[in-house]
Amino acid sequence: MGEPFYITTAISYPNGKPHIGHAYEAIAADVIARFQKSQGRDVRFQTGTDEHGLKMAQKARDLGKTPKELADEMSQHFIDMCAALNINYDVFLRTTEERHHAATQEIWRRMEANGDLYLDRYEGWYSVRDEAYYDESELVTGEGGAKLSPQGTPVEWTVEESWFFRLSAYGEKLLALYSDNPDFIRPESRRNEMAAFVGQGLRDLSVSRTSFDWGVKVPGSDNHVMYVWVDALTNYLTGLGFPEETDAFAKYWPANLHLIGKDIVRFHTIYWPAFLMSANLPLPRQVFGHGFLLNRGQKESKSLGNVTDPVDLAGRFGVDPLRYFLMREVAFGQDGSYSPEAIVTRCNAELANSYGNLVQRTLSMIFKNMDGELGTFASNDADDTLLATVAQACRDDLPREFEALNFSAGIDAWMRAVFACNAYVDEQAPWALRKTDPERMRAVLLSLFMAIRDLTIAILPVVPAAANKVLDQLGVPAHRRGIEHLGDGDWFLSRVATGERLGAPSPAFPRLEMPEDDAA
Ligand code: ME8
Repeated sequence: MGEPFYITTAISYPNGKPHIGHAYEAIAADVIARFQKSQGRDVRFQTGTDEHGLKMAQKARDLGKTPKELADEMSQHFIDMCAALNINYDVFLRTTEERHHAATQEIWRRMEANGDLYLDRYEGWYSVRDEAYYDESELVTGEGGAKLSPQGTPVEWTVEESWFFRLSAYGEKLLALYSDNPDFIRPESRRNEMAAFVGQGLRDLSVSRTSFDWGVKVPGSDNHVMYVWVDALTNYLTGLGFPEETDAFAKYWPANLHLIGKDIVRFHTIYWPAFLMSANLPLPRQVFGHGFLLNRGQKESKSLGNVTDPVDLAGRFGVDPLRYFLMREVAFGQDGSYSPEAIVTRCNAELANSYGNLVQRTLSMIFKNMDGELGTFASNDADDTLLATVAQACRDDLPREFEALNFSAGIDAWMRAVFACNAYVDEQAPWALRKTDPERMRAVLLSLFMAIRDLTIAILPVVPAAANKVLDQLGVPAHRRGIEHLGDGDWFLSRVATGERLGAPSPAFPRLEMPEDDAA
């Protein structure tokens, strides 16, 4: 097994069904996990649900359910969404699990042993929607003079006995962390925001509540439950077996990447490293705050009636087209917009017309004109140039960009190689060579066959079902589908030696129809 790679998503609040933002994050994490596996790394991928806190308690009360009933019902929708979108996680963690309570109490004890916890009284603002405390100076004024959080959510004045964490003692250490590890927070704009926030001075953080009991109990202080973010962040350790000294913990902690949205960067890059430093645990290597996905440029909300169920969207356009669109359309880290017509336009142009058509045309010609028999590979100069272009895109450019989480740029390099192949087909016109120069036709089709093999392996993390279907048609065995197998000539020779023939291809990316009611 290769070098370990531990990636996590945020754990979602199961106070409703998953929305497109949840799908976006899960898909991006899955693409990263599959990509790293494809490079030979030993990947662990964790996701889950964040089931405690006031937001869950209030929603359950409104619905006349217990919070646990709500969590059980809704977390199943998140599990189902992952199955529907081909999200291949290793661990789905629910914070109501017994082992998670034990892990959270242990990190609490360690912070306490380090002298970082003390009992006092909290008086200040709290946003239930964000599950966040805000300083008076951070609030903004909404319509009618209402005080709102910087995220625009309602805040309430809260007064209660509370445990505090000595966050104020960690400002210098956090600033040193950011400057010594410039990639700890990405993208850079988020790092600058966080450094500015810490630079203003940090106040101690209220880390327990007494006015409700839906949470993890504070050890030795039974009338307190922990602030939901203490419990939520600890999920990244629980899934590895913490506090037991498991093999998984030794191998995968610290995490390589916490993938989260831009609204929760503060919790992950200020609170979380401070808690870990206090508990004497190693810090994650990177936190990436991706952008928000907007529906035709607007935030989805019940009042606008534009809330999209990601599972429906995948049902309508296909899982792979949806995954491709999201990774291709939006520069990762920035906000992006989607609409049915944008999905159809992008996927038809690139997946169906360019890549899908290349595969379909080439395999059909091999099937019809060569009886599906590959024979030996006779290269010539033109083919070498084509194959070198494809190899560079697939072996160098796409992996380099994906490693840096620049998915759109990586796919762009891949698309250019697809275009080069299509230009080559048009130039060489293998259908015309059939009568005039059958040897040359074979050489052209075999070059394309090899190019398609590499293009398909490279894009597999993004569109796994369709790419695997193509690789099945090409006869590439499952254990030779990693990026590490690109340009693998032995495979081709052994494939030819068996005399196995290529069957009639079936299209991997049919054209999508623009739904009438969505046409702009
Ligand atoms: O924040 N576009 O849970 P959550 C893209 N439980 N991403 C979005 C989005 C959008 N429109 N809306 C939300 C929580 N997200 C906490 C996390 S982690 C220890 C605890 C992202 O269900 C959001 O930024 O509100 C977050 O990363 C994830 O979806 C879950 O959001």
